[in-house]
Amino acid sequence: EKVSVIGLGYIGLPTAAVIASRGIEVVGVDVSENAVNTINQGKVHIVEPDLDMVVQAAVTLGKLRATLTPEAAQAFLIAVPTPFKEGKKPDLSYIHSSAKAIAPVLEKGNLVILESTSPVGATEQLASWLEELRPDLTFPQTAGEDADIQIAHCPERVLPGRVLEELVSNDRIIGGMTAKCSAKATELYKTFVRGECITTNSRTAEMAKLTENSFRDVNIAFANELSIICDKLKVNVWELIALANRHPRVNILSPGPGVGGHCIAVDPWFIVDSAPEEARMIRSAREINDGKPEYVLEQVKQAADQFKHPVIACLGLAFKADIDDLRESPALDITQKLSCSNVGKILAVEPNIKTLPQKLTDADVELVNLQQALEQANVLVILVDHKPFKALSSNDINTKVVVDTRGVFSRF
Ligand code: SAJ
Repeated sequence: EKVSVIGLGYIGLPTAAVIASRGIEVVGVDVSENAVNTINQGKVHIVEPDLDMVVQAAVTLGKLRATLTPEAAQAFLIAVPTPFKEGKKPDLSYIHSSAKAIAPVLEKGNLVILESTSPVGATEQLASWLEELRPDLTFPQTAGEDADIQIAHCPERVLPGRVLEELVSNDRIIGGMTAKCSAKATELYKTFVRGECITTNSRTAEMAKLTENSFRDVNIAFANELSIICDKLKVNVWELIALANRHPRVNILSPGPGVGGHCIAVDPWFIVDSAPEEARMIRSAREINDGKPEYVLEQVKQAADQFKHPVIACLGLAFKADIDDLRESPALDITQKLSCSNVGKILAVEPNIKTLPQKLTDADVELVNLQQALEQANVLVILVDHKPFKALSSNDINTKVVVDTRGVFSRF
């Protein structure tokens, strides 16, 4: 049996490696020559704990290889990005390109799984693209259970930083276009998933994934709104949340500098786009979370105003604690905007990276270590709760003005 994984990024590569580690032949396909070459050398082009070992083992055993163009296989698993375009509209162009890439090699009896987070209806759209491209084959939207090709949506739900563990242990939603599609997809996931595989239809599976991330976004927005209300009312929000969470049915999340990453800040917009009139709370949560960096910026400017020569150290650039991923990071955004607003000298501390991204070097931000930041800065801005920052003592900071967006120094 051979499985083809289309898109070898943060989801596709770990999934390909885990399936290969079960002894199944896996061919990974990516448009990036660099990714393909790196993987074929048994190395990885993305950072995720233990991924390098699993990929190396699979490549060495000859179970995993990467190519630029798809070849025939029994199952195709599509894990490509679904970003949004201007106007917060979902961009399905990578799914469309994947359809065009696999269509020529599709054979009767194949299974096609869409793993990419997608707006409701995207799996049906993928099926009709494939049907147009291969009129000689039959597809579930017209042939039902008798279709030559089975199609399902099985959204990924793994947490960056714990991908290899969660790939195996999380329950999986299997949204087949027919019951037969679900059964076939379940068979594939059962080869490596220890969690339960729960079947539904493709539209419900699409909406379930969007709902999970919107649930988290709405709850973070609640915490972020509370933090702004508490500043106004001179209440410590961290103490407040700790107290409220003592209630058996209250569990408030943590405020922060905004919501980053490429999932939670994106997926709720897919729901808003599908039901703009109805998705009022989901839209509002997005706006609250997107507005938080601007609020933090104002706080830092006020802190800097107390000094003749402000030196501002931004602690953390990643989108969350203890990872090196700077994509869609509010911390990065705040640091860059600070630098462009001429409030003072800007230092950045990010223990998980070695060089600053171009947009910060262009903005004259200097990458320093934590010690240097403590020596030079009079304003500290805690943007990420990385472990070394949590280990700081009050002696380290008591001569500084601190803007603590993560509550690192407010332990309740
Ligand atoms: N954040 C807060 N306060 C909190 C929790 C998170 O401000 O209390 C911020 C983080 O700092 C970060 C952002 O939210 O900037 C998102 O971080 P996260 O850890 O909540 O989630 P992601 O984006 O790393 O991964 C999410 C996960 N979804 C859920 O937990 C519902 C993961 O399971 C999904 O697979 C992933 O999105 C995805 O790919 O969709």
